[in-house]
Amino acid sequence: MKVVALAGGVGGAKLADGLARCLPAQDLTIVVNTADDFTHFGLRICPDLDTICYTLGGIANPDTGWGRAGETWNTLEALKTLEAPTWFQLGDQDLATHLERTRRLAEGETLSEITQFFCQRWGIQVRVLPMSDSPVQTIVETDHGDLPFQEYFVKYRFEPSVRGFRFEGATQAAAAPGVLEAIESCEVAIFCPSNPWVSIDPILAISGIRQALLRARVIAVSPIVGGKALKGPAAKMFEEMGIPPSAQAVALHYGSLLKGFVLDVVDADQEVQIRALGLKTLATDTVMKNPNDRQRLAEKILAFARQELKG
Ligand code: FO1
Repeated sequence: MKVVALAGGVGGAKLADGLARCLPAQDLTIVVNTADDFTHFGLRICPDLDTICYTLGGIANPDTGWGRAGETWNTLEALKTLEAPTWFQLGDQDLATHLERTRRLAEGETLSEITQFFCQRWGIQVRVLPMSDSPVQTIVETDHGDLPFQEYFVKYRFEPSVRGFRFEGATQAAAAPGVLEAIESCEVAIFCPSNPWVSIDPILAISGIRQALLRARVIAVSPIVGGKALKGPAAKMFEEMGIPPSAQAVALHYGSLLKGFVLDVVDADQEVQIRALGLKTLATDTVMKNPNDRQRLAEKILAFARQELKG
């Protein structure tokens, strides 16, 4: 079964890894949010791409989900002695990724080409594509003014109250090579349990992607379980945007793009309302604590897609 997964950071990486454990490599394409990317110390940093690639390559930090396992922090410690801005934690091995990506970009390679090369070096066989090769930047509109995403998320620990989001550059940005083709030829597209507002929406904002998905069979997996986000500010964002956070709110957020919806068993009482939206539903344990959980959830979603979304 040809599958395209749309993913952001840590939650998306876990399901992407589960899917990679279930599917032949040539059947899985992962399209990754790059609107979290930013330039820091002159280096191009792509947190979601790196989180997904490190996870798929088995080299991710198992405690944080981002950054690399067995990391050392010598550069960051040296930077602190120089009173440099160290609010964004860059490990020594992780820095090598950013240094080499920045060097290759300056040489004229595209982000897609660089990602493909890094994947090969890290032994990743599934296809990982940035949503676009052009820079797109999420700006979080807050009660403390407009903040670039990483400042909102890491520097201010998502404390400011959100009022809205802008994805600067998204409408001018073309989808990266292979993205639209993968969506057009897939049997199912899966929105991973990533933040709908700042991980999946930026991908949908790239010209042509939403239109291509409208012709595909799309299943979303809720990142909201029991009214709370498993990680990060998704539930807080729903509340601040005036919407009580729930699995149903996630289904409504994606609206007519969806054919199917996966929610956690603890939210099974919302299945009736979600089915009333015309969606097929799967209520299952969606919390992924270890690689077995990732694979089990991916198997369940693929079986659901095969049984419920045929024709
Ligand atoms: N997240 C944090 O909360 N604090 C950090 O210092 C931090 C550093 C970092 C470095 C490299 C990287 O690839 C990711 C990093 N993240 C950090 C995670 C990242 O900023 C967010 O998880 C995503 O952008 C949200 O999807």
